[in-house]
Amino acid sequence: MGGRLPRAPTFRARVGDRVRWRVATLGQGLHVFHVHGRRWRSGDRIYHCHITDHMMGGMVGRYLVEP
Ligand SMILES: [Cu+2]
Repeated sequence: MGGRLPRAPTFRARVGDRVRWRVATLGQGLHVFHVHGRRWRSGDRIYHCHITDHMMGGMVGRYLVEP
């Protein structure tokens, strides 16, 4: 993350929770949302914008899945 702290919120869930995210862009900018992880086991993962400048600017957040 280039040494910068994530500026997006941290989301939390528990294994087995039903989770729905609604992701939207505000304004005219293009963003490419990406969340890491394919199986929702417990763990700490990130989500971010796939546009490098945005990601390096802090458009990164944590997604914590707890047991
Ligand atoms: Cu972006």
